[in-house]
Amino acid sequence: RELENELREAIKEDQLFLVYQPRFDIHAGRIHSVEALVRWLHPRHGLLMPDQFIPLAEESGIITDLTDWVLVNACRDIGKEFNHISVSVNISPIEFKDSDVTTRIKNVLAATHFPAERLELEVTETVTLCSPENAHTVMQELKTLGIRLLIDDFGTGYASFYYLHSFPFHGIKIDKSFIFAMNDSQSAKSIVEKIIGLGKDYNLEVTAEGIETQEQLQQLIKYKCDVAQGYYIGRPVSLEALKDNLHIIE
Ligand code: G
Ligand code: G
Ligand code: MN
Ligand code: NA
Repeated sequence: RELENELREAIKEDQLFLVYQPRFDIHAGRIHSVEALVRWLHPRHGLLMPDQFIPLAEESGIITDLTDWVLVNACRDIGKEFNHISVSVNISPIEFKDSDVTTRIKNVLAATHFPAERLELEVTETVTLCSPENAHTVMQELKTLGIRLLIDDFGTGYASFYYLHSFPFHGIKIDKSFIFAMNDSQSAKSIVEKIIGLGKDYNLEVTAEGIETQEQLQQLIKYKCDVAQGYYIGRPVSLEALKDNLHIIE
C-alpha cells in the first residue's frame, strides 16, 4: 500500500531513471538499437530493480503511467542523441487488455517527435493468451504505424509457435536461459540452433539475449542469429555512457 503511493510519487517526481542496453545487428556489424530498462532510486530503500516494483505496478494499475513515463523518456533521450538508433521498450501484457495502447503510443510519438519506425515494443508471449482478439487488433494497429513488435523471453511461455505466428510480430528474443545453457551441453546448443531456424522459417528477426562470452557469440553467428544482446556486447548503461560508447558508430 505504502510502496504503491510512493511509486505514484516516484513517477511524478522523476525518481525513476532509464539505462540502455545495446542490441548488436550481426549482419550489419553495428549497434542498431538499445533496450530501455527502468530503475527506481527510492529515497529510503536505495536502488530498486524492476522485479521489485513492476509486479506492484501491474496489480495496482500504475503500470500505464509507468510505461508512459518510460516511453516518453526513452523516445526523448534516443531522439535527442542519435539519428539512426532505435529504442525498445518493455510493455506489460495486461496493458493490451486494459488500456488503449495505440492512442497512448501515438501521443508519445507526437509529444517527442520520435519516428515510429525507430520504436520497438517488447512483450512476452502471455500477451496472446489473456485477451487474444483485442491484443491482435492493437498489434496490427501498432504495426501499421511502423512500430516493430518483439516477443520477449521467447521459449519460456506457453503459447504455441504456430499460434504466435498469427500475430504481427517482427521478431523474437530467445530467453537468456537458453543462451546460458549453451555452455554446458551440446543439446542446448542444438536447441538454440533449431529455435533460430524456426524463427527464420517464419520470417522473424531473431535476437539472442544474455550473451556473456565470445564463444556464445561465435556460436550464434554460426547459427545465423540476427541480433546479439548481453553483457559481452554491452551492459545496460546511462544515456551519458551510451553516448560515449556509440558516438563513433553514428
Ligand atoms: O533490467 P533488469 O534485467 O533487472 O530487468 C528485469 C525485468 O524487468 C526484465 O524482464 C525486463 O523486461 C523488465 N523490465 C525492465 N524495464 C521495464 C519497463 O520499463 N517496463 C516493464 N514492464 N518491464 C521492464
Ligand atoms: O526480460 P528481459 O529480457 O527484458 O530482461 C532483461 C534483463 O536481463 C535486464 O535486467 C538485464 O540487466 C538482464 N541482462 C541483459 N543481458 C544480460 C546478460 O548477458 N547476462 C545476465 N545475467 N543478465 C542480462
Ligand atoms: Mn526485454
Ligand atoms: Na528476456
